[in-house]
Amino acid sequence: MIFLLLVWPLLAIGAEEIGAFDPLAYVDPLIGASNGGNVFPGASMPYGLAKAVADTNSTSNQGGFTMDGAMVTGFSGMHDSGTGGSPSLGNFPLFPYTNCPGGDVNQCVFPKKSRAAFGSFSNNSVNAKPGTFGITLDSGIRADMTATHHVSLFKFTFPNLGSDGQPAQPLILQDLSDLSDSRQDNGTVSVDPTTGRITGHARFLPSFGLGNYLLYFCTDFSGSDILDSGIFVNSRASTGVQNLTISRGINGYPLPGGAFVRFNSASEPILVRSATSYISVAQACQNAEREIPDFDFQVVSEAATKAWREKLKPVKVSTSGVSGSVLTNFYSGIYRTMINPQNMTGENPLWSSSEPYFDSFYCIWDLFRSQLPFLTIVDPSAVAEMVRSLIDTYRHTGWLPDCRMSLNKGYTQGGSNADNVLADAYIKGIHEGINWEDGYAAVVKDAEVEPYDWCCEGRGGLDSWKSLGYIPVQDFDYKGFGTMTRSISRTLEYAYNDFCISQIASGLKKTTDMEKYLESSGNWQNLYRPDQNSSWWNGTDTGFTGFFQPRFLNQTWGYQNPLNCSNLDPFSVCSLQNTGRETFESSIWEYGFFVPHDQATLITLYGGPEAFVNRLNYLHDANITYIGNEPAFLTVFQYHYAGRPALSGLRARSYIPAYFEPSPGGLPGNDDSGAMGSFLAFSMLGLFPNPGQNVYLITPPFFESVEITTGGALGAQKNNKTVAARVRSINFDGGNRNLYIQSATLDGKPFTRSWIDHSFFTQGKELVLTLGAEESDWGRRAEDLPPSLGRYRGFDRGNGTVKVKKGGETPLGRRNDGSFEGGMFSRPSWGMYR
Ligand SMILES: *[C@@H]1O[C@H](CO)[C@@H](O)[C@H](O)[C@H]1NC(C)=O
Ligand SMILES: *[C@@H]1O[C@H](CO)[C@@H](O)[C@H](O)[C@H]1NC(C)=O
Ligand SMILES: *[C@@H]1O[C@H](CO)[C@@H](O)[C@H](O)[C@H]1NC(C)=O
Ligand SMILES: *[C@@H]1O[C@H](CO)[C@@H](O)[C@H](O)[C@H]1NC(C)=O
Ligand SMILES: *[C@@H]1O[C@H](CO)[C@@H](O)[C@H](O)[C@H]1NC(C)=O
Ligand SMILES: *[C@@H]1O[C@H](CO)[C@@H](O)[C@H](O)[C@H]1NC(C)=O
Ligand SMILES: *[C@@H]1O[C@H](CO)[C@@H](O)[C@H](O)[C@H]1NC(C)=O
Ligand SMILES: *[C@@H]1O[C@H](CO)[C@@H](O)[C@H](O)[C@H]1NC(C)=O
Ligand SMILES: *[C@@H]1O[C@H](CO)[C@@H](O)[C@H](O)[C@H]1NC(C)=O
Ligand SMILES: *[C@@H]1O[C@H](CO)[C@@H](O)[C@H](O)[C@H]1NC(C)=O
Ligand SMILES: *[C@@H]1O[C@H](CO)[C@@H](O)[C@H](O)[C@H]1NC(C)=O
Ligand SMILES: CC(=O)N[C@H]1CO[C@H](CO)[C@@H](O)[C@@H]1O
Repeated sequence: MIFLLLVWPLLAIGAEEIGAFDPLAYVDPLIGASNGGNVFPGASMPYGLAKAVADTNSTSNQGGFTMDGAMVTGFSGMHDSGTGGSPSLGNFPLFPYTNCPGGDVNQCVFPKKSRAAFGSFSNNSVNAKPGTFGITLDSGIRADMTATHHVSLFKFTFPNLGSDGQPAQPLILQDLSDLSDSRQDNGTVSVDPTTGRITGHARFLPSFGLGNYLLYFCTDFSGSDILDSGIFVNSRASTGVQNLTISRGINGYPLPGGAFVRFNSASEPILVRSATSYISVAQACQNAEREIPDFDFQVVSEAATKAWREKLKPVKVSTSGVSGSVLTNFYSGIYRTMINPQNMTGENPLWSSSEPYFDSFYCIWDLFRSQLPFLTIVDPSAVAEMVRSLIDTYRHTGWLPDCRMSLNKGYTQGGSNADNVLADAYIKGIHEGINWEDGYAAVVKDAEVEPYDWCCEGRGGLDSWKSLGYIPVQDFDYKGFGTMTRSISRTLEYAYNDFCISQIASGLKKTTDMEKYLESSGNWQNLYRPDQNSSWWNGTDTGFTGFFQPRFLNQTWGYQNPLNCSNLDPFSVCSLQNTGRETFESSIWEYGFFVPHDQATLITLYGGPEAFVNRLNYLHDANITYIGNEPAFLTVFQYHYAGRPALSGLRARSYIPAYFEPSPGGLPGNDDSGAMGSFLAFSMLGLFPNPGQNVYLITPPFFESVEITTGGALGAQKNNKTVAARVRSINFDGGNRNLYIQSATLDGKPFTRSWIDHSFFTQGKELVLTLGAEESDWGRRAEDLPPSLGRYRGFDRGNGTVKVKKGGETPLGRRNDGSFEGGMFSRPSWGMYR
């Protein structure tokens, strides 16, 4: 293959130039491309709009390509990664034939369904690297692809002879379709007989939301002389017609239609430059001509490779004592955090603005937990742009999005979780160009104004929320309308959203607001039923008492089995269906831990730290939770709050690599736009965020040393030199026996807290962990626990933990009279630790 001969040696030289360590050597984009990972494994720039890959006809082709025995049906340049819902995008696919039998275009197969028969391939023909993707079809056609930000470049290399034994006369078609066959009426396509340029547009549906979007395209060819061109409709084609406007179709399946170009010979590979634009054909063509002026595959692929190397460079780990598969898991996870959201600045036809525009927030319920917090460390400038885009979306649509794809609103899963994203960025000092007064107005609107249709923005049930302090099951709500389920998970998420709002209010010195939202952030307690027990389906008692339960408007209790919608419940309907339950995609057992801001009070309600640890163990050991869905993430690390940070580290290792293998089928579920990737990256770094708070929970890293250089305006500088934050482990043995932190130092001084704040990164500090083979007292005293709004109670002195005196001496949260002390959470800075 020409691709292999020319490109790889150059990449290798590039790698040597930056020294022995090249993070790209450890990225495998194919991880998650099968088995429901739904990862986009193709060629893209970081946050790029153009995402070129081979699309298959798998029933799990949300990310375009799969390695599950499905057939290739085309090569397209727009995708999302890791999503559930319908397959996203995949618009205007190309498909190549070496020739049409007998030279008759009607002997080529045009419709997507039937041309799948020509799309078989063997897995080992697939090459995927950051910025490039290649595959050889069993027909002998090799397809390599790469991308700039807006434009995909495909290189098709054909055999000398076609299937009929005649010399190659390649035909490349372009189809007015998308992965989910959502094309609406009046798609159009034109092919220029002289240049072969194919242009057109069509309207499609978003994959998990309302509305539709109009997408334009512009495709050019290079490498061989044009023989002829034309259009096809259904299974018939003609070289005598160059323009087509086509109906949506009949019987549900869009009528196949598109254009094609035929070439005289295949002595050279044929390059296809294809751009899409949400603005116009002219803009698609301009982007194409500007970004890829001369169809130089090598130049484009090297630029993409270089862009990825730059993005991954901030994270360096020691490779000593760890296998390549550990490194591949780690760096591939990081890579996946930067595929989506997509930077669509300049490609938003909905409003004109000088602010950035990002799309494919898919969905924020998934992203707020660790993906966006991860980017806050390694790519803070990108997060600043994303936050500006969210705020600008609020300015122009009236609301922060909860899920957004292809210019449309997506469905809200729980709370108004963009509030958490804004708070996380705010408290971590992401301010570059952000108008925080507008940001604050946006989150307050979520808390105060109920949308008429809260399917896709804001919150429902606000009257009840304010009068009763919870979302009632079977609420009476005549002001706004949405799916009246998830009353428990919405209550818990709204409570945390309000906490997040209080943190921004605090920073903006809006003290009255701060107190108000801190107060309502305690609403989760209104659904706690201390006498609720929980038994398995066979009647066996789990032995735990005290669970959240649904509550009616008249304040009496409803009932939902706390194990319903757990990983082990095969029957319940737990998503956004009308028949869904009171918890979204998760059980009362698991949501029972979702009080990220007040673990101390939760621990007390659950009977103290030991009982809390037992309950958390049961959640994991009995498989009630499943690490393949995002609510599980924080539960891995919540042992920290009960004074057992060692157990968080062990729990992380029980899931990684067992549930995350660096192979195509290795992910435990949808990657969700890189959410799973970021869970891996943070867990393996040994610093897990509690998103919306200035807190990272410390566990032993999977590497002897890690080094993170935070970029942008927040880059840590010492004497004008960029410095990295470092974690070093003494007695590191590859995670064999020494799995427990014995002691720690921060910048050389003893450090006993089990958590660290964001200044660790922005000031380039060094954390040195001394490991040992037994659990120690480190990080277990009450004063060393991570922040919580309520007071920690029931922690003993004696083994190093402090019994909190009655009346309380901790600076956290509520006073005895119910007012707030303005403790750690509510202060703009972490005064007591600076
Ligand atoms: C490779 O292809 C076969 C079908 O041809 C498929 O069943 C299998 O799962 C694939 N292997 C991997 C590792 O994805
Ligand atoms: C994919 O295409 C092949 C070949 O036409 C066909 O046998 C298979 O059933 C298709 N798969 C799906 C899920 O449609
Ligand atoms: C498509 O075009 C036809 C013919 O011009 C027109 O009657 C029809 O309303 C159009 N459909 C849509 C959805 O615009
Ligand atoms: C075909 O489409 C092209 C480009 O849109 C246009 O310039 C041309 O006039 C059209 N030709 C016919 C016959 O409609
Ligand atoms: C997003 O795109 C704009 C316009 O091309 C560019 O200026 C900006 O740097 C991009 N941001 C990121 C994070 O890639
Ligand atoms: C659980 O609670 C129900 C209802 O209060 C009660 O009937 C049952 O006996 C309890 N089970 C156990 C094991 O306590
Ligand atoms: C009931 O189910 C639970 C959970 O699967 C199991 O642990 C327990 O042994 C079962 N009890 C009986 C009596 O079968
Ligand atoms: C409270 O409301 C529920 C649901 O409408 C109803 O079943 C129950 O009887 C009511 N209880 C009282 C005491 O009104
Ligand atoms: C939990 O799931 C794992 C992996 O599927 C299995 O090995 C283990 O036996 C399960 N545990 C229980 C208690 O069902
Ligand atoms: C750092 O760089 C700035 C701007 O280049 C310069 O003014 C300043 O003196 C430098 N400080 C040190 C400590 O070198
Ligand atoms: C601390 O030690 C006391 C007795 O010395 C013991 O009862 C308690 O369980 C220990 N606490 C923890 C968190 O291990
Ligand atoms: C496994 C199981 O029992 N699931 C149950 C969850 O709750 C609904 C409604 O009570 C039951 O119908 C399901 O069978």
